[in-house]
Amino acid sequence: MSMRHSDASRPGEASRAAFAEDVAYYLTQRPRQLPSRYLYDDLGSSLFEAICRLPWYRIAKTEQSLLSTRAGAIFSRLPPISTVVELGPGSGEKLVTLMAASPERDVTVHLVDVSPAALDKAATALLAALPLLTVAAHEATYEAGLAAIGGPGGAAGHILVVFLGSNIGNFDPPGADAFLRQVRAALGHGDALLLGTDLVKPESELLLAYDDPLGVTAAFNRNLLVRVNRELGGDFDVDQFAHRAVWNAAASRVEMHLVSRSRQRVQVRGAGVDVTFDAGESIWTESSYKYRIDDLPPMLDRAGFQVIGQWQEDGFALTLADAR
Ligand code: AVJ
Repeated sequence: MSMRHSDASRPGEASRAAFAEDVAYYLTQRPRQLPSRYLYDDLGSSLFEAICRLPWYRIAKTEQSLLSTRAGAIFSRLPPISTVVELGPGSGEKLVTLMAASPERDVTVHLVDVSPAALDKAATALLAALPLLTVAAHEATYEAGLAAIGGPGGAAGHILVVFLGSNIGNFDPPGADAFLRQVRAALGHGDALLLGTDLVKPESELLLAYDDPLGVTAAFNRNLLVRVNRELGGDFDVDQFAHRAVWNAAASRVEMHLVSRSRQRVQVRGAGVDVTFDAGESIWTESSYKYRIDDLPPMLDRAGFQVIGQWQEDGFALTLADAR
């Protein structure tokens, strides 16, 4: 058993500078935006885990159920796997369920996440449940993490990339295509990808999932402003921004926004930002694209993958594809 941390020598400093740069750029765009990856500081990661336990947010529960019933079938369609890379492991529960069914015990698992809190939790959960694994944690973006792993796999043992929870839904369609091509470029023939995607469903269900009656999703969204205030010296009046979820049917995405309740000036000293919001003006903080099951094979095909298995339950799909 082993665990190591790698990548940027001073991740704190480097990631703060990148955060400041992104806030300066996206907050002054029209429409105003903040990238969704910054939702996951320590509190944000905990709030997301709470979201996963809400009765109205079914992605995590359905995926967990699919993984526990289908993990054996998934491994039975793959060659021997020696390396697993999970992009965005969150609490690590999903990977524990998957790896419990792995016919290979001595597997190296790479966890790639921007949240150190999530990485620690996931690595601890994996090693507690499956002590024969070797776990490497990468505090990095998906792209940097993939590059750090240095594939491709080969006859001695193939790579399985795991991208679950409908995390791909945060990419717009061209971004998803580009991202899948990047994953493919890190892999060799016979390596594989397991992809979890939320499917289009009735608007009322989608809105309850992203604007829940307990206000947990609202807290998750508004915590982004708390983080900007704390880490970058911002003076957002958090009460003056309302959470809003919108189903954009034409684009097939749920959008999260923070809507200014009044005309107000906001300064973020550490990012050199000084902006005035009109009443009703919003900051667009996330897109969660929803797929149709039939869109997935062509999307994977465009990136150089071929679907070798697909399982569906309660408006959610797991798709297994191998690198052509
Ligand atoms: C972790 C990106 C898959 O988009 O459903 C949950 C994040 N946002 N509630 C999603 C989220 C609002 C989640 N992903």
